[in-house]
Amino acid sequence: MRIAVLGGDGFVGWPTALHLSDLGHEVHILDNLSRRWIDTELGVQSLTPMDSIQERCRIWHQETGKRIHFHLLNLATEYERLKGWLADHRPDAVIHFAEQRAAPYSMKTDRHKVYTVTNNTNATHNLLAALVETGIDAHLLHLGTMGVYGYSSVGAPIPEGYLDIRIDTPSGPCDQQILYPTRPGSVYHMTKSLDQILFQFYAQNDGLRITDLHQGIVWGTHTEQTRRHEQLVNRFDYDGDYGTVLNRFLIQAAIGYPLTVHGTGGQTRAFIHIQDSVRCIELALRDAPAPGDRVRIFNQMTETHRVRDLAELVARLTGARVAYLPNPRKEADENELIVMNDQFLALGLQPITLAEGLLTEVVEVARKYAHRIDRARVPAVSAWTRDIAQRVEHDP
Ligand code: USQ
Repeated sequence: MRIAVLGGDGFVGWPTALHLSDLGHEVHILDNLSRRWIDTELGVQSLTPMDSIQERCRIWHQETGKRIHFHLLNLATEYERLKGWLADHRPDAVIHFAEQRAAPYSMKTDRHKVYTVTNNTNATHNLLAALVETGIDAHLLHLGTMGVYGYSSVGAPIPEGYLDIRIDTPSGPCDQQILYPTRPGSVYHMTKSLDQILFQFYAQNDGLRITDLHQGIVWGTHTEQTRRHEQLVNRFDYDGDYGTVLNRFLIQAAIGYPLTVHGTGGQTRAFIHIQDSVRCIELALRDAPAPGDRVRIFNQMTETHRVRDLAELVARLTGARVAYLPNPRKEADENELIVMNDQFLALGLQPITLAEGLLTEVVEVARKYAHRIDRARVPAVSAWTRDIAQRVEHDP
């Protein structure tokens, strides 16, 4: 297949591009390199030294003889160029990672909120409109998030996208399936909820074939392909905005920084290893919906864990100390979480779970590059509301 990977320079996009190229697909990365610009804005860098995207593609070719093509393009602002690119290349599948993906970054200031909404919503809508206009019947796979559902304390299983409901009407009960209601917990998660409505409309109105992958928190750094050469290494974020919780704990353990648990650490979240993440994309690609089908929604996660349990696990493994800090986010202190992921299991996914070996691998990567870490950038300082900002400031 000819596959366009939009956002293919990012944390999940890059290993996905490598994985698909390795399987023999013709891979094109379209990216505006915004993630690299945000590093510059924030004054932080990936823990792992990352080469330019062109250099990464050159090394991949040198190692495997396979080519990954790179196109510098801003999906959100260059609609005509996007349309032209699609018309010229006519991909069989388009994988859409090209969104601002950090909740804390999206909550930093009003400017960051506006940027996140403008960028993410325009990117998705431009892509949908361009697919319709060019008449390309590509399978669109979007990387969504489990976080669209919010994390209440109810603890009912979260189905894969749709909820069966019964409405009482004058002529008797009427059974329906609706999109599972969203309750996003950040501006970033809100944009992914908006994406769902855009997808629903274009599938129903224009017959676009769409799969939305509701992914949990990714951990780990290497995949089979990124291990092949030092210069193919994945990016790895440790800072308070872009670092995700388990990877942050592992990096903190590696540099002797107390593990930064927010609040009581009672938040339960869904997790997936980066290797499974790319494997899920491969599986979803093979199982495309037909024109006229409703949007197919998968829960892309393999296990759930409570944040304080993860901190205690990492502490036991490494001897790190756990610090319970005021929570900069507005979220439930404690929540239960049960997630259904039957569809990927039925497609043959064999989940990688929190094995000690893989946790230790991340600590080892972090130790190798510890000299690149600025400890001042470890704390999460982006507060969800003004009140929380004041509280966190007085009780750091
Ligand atoms: N947390 C801590 N300490 C930290 C960092 C986070 O206790 O040092 C807590 C947070 O308060 C939160 C939980 O850990 O309760 C998860 O935070 P996170 O930063 O790992 O995850 P999140 O902000 O939800 O976002 C990440 C990715 C996002 C993806 C999402 C999947 O950045 O792109 O969509 O995970 S999910 O969480 O299922 O929505």
